[in-house]
Amino acid sequence: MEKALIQKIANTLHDARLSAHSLPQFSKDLPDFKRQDAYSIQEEGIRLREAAGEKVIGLKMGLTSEGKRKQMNLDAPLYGVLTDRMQVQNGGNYKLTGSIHPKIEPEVAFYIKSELKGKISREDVLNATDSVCAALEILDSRYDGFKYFSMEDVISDNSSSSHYILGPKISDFRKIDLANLRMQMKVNGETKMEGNSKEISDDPVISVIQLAELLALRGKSIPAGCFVLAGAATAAISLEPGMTVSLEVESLPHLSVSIKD
Ligand code: OOG
Ligand code: MG
Repeated sequence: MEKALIQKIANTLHDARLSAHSLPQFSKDLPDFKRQDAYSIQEEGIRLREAAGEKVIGLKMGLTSEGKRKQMNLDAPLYGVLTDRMQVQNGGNYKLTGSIHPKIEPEVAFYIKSELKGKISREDVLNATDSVCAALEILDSRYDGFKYFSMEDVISDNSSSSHYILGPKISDFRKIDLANLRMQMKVNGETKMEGNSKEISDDPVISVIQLAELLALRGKSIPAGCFVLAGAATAAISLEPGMTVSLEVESLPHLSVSIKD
């Protein structure tokens, strides 16, 4: 794909996000849309955010659970990039003004203290991990109807990411079985989604391994000092004003966010 088209699509997605308007899916008219072109568009979109003063502080894996892949009718994991301005504080408010059709989903996150590059093992990930926390991700696809025709549409759109909330972290994560934690996402105290961390790539640590592999295809790595959202354990739910969404992951501190008009 030509550089000019990459920039044009990145700009269009950037403006759609800022003006909270959805767009038709690009892959409809681009039969030859390649996975790596989509990541180039994503990178260009991140450059636009950095030019506006945002700082990249994290990465996200997506479509790591079968439930999510079924919900979105897509077939492989993908990643996105997270900035400081996308963070909502634990216990804070999330205002719906400025979003299109946001949804929320339950995740687990890793704080990475040393670089992870290329083909790595489970032990490499654990050695490079400083701490672990439960997390919520708010998705807000910039496409009409929160629908896609291809992985390329989603990847170009920074894998639908909008905001995230990180719970308090724990550093004695080796004492718990990260691949078998019960996860409950509640709305105003009532359980709406229930899953287990094993839904995340069979083991959230494997999501981090997959992320390093996907980044290596772009000549990149997981840098020291960032955090990684490992992907949702269940399908996402739509946000409405008045909801307080909380996430309880077994053995990890809980977190919540309140949704406002
Ligand atoms: C793509 C992003 C999926 C996850 O955790 O599975 C994702 C989407 O559903 O629009 O973030
Ligand atoms: Mg997610």
